Amino acid sequence: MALTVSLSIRRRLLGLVLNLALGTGPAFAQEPPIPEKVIYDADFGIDDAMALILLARRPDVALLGVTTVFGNAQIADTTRNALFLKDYLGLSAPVARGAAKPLIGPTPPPPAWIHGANGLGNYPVPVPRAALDPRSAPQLIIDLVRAHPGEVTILAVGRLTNLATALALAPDLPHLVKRVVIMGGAFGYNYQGQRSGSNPFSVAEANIGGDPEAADEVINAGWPVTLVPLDVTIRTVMDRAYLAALPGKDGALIRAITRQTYVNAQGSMPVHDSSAVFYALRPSAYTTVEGVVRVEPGTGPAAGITVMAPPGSRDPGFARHGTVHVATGVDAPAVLAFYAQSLRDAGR
Ligand SMILES: [Ca+2]
Repeated sequence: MALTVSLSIRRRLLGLVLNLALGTGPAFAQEPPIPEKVIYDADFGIDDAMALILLARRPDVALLGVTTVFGNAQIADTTRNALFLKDYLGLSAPVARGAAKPLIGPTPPPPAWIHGANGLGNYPVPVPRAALDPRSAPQLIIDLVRAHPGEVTILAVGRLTNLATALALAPDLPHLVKRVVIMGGAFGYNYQGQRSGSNPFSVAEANIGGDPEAADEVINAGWPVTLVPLDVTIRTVMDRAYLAALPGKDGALIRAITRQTYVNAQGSMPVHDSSAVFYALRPSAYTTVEGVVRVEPGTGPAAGITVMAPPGSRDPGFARHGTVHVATGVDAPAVLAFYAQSLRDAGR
């Protein structure tokens, strides 16, 4: 017995000495991060594409699936753009087509003045080689979440129609998802919708205003939700010089899709969808508040407004709902550095 223990200790000591010499021991090893399992649900316009490039280039992200929705362009265009990006990025994750219209009401025309007529700033998108997954977007979301219970982060950066449909098909979904990070909403911390002429909605943020009924369902489904609203995304701005300095072939593609509607027309671009990725991977760059959030339904001028309950509110419209987190402040230089560094580290 004593001999066995002694041998065991000697072996462990020898291992420790070797590890020290090689710098590979458990105390010194740079543990590779456990990749964050992500489903990316997007209405593939320009900033959706940039956020997918970021996700694909991060070694700490395991992209499980990509789902498309109408919004920045028609569903045929957003889906084509997603398949083009699957080709370009060499993604193994399946791409599934999602909703062509909101749960209720008409589909407003896409904001071609922001995302071009094809969603990617009129960049000549080649015909994709990648095949579409045969499942619907909601079914792909359900299948992936059930295959990885408790582990999946859903990043939703378009209308929330696919997620609302998935919830209707699979009421157990909220118990199986790790968290949902949504680019959406406007809460008046830094942003007053009515002062912005570029937003297609008079006061609402587009992802929420584009399907307010779906948004209210998804925000209040009882799963952990963080909203990354316009209040922080418009504070994170890529200007001409920043975009010009982005490295490699990713930088070249980003310049090609941002040239016409952002760089030439506006001189800069606010970072909407990548901010949801930043929050998921670097939450310490954000300050948040917690509260009950409801979405104004319908089609009137206030439709799609996101409202947080005042603390202690007994209004029955708020009382039966759980709280969510809302990002209200951002270390913008840190998130901009994170994006550029991620591309540089990937070396593409
Ligand atoms: Ca989007």
